[in-house]
Amino acid sequence: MLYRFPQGFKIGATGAGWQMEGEFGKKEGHEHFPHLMHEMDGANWFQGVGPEVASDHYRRFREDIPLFRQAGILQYRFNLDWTRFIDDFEKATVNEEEARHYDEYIDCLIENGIEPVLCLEHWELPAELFKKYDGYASRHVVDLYVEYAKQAFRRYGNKVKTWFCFNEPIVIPQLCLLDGSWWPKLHEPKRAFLWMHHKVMATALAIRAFRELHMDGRIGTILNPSYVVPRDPDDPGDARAAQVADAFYWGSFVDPAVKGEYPAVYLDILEKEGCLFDLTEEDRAILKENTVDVLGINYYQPMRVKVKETPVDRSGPFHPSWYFDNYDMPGKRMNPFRGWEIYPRSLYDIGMRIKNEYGNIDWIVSESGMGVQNEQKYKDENGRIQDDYRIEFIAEHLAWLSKAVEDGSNCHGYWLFASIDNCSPYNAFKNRYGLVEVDREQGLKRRLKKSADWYRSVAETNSFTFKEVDDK
Ligand code: BGP
Repeated sequence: MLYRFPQGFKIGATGAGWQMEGEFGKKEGHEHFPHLMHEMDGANWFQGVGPEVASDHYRRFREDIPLFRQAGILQYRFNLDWTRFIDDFEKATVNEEEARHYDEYIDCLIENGIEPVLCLEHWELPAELFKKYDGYASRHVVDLYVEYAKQAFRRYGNKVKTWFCFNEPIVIPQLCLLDGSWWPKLHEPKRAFLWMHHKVMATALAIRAFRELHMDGRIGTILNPSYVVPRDPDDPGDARAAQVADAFYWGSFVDPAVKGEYPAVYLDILEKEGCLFDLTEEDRAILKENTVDVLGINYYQPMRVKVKETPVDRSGPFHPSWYFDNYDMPGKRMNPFRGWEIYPRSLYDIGMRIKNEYGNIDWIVSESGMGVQNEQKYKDENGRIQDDYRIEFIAEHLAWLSKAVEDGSNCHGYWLFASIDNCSPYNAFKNRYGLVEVDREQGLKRRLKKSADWYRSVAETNSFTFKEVDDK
């Protein structure tokens, strides 16, 4: 069947600065948070590899960007690194050398026919601000972030017309401070929810600054809200479990970004559990007045939940999972390498939800992708990776997305994670995501994978052929 996107829908890709660039332009003492995570807990990163060299994209971007274009990428979301772009975090003075690097980077994208889309943070909180102020726990750091954002708007606003404040702002507080999965592996809910709230405030304040500066363009934020699916939607216990999970993992960021307020369930539970942050009237007004123009949704897998059946230890620190259990659905389709479920239909459901519950705001699938281990084994006799599984993965997601667009959802783009193989947090180079291979056995040599040709054909025609999808 032929799937066709309307005019104005753009195929693109993304990549996180620190996961690709390597730490080459970095100044002494200017580490970012992911660097710190690796420094403190590197033994638990796959093969001990960290972001120091990554894909060496900082030095090789002139070689890489033409390859991105050959892979059909028409829009490219990259991010500034706060720790590089700013010299003195307190005064927000721009590092001219680094600013010039990003000038050249943006020019290179434009010269290659790729629209640059700029994100201000992909977890690169300066380590110095983490150590000195506990990062976003401090309102002062929110102010510093906004000053950094203003410098970026002023410097690149003439060339960049779509901006995002954060990529996945929930991830660091959730995994590092709440779940205890990533360094510093803490279970400190009060602190975690304060960080999250301050990132929500930082988003609204950066949007306000963008508008006060009369920037020509649009601004939003990129979230990874969990698409929550109850085991049995007709079972009241499962439905309530899903409502709470949704409030914590979807509504906590999507609602303030688009509606300018938090879900009541979220605030009520945080209050009841003694974890509510100080939400002043003034801050409520800032949220209400500074919502996004455009929303980026990163989607990898759904979150399936059921009524709480396992015992809750209330003597320990609060966790949202006190209110639901994860549901391990029998027969679900998996990406075994990443351990994530493959369920492309969510893109249709997300599209419909945004249309029906969020004023049909302009949105983009700002990340979607498939990480696969040992891709070398799929090389053909010319050494080219035949990643048909990735083509199928993308096609099925695009098929569901096109149905959502056909049914009136205001989605204008699909950006693959990732343009090029890169260094994942903790998993480093274990799972490969790129349209472009980075061969670590051969001096980081680049080669287009088979998926790059297919992706280009989709970008050129805004259409593709694939089987009719259903939700079985
Ligand atoms: C998202 C991040 C990406 C990327 C992706 C894939 O959460 O925004 O930067 O890392 O997940 O996940 P992983 O790299 O952990 O396999």
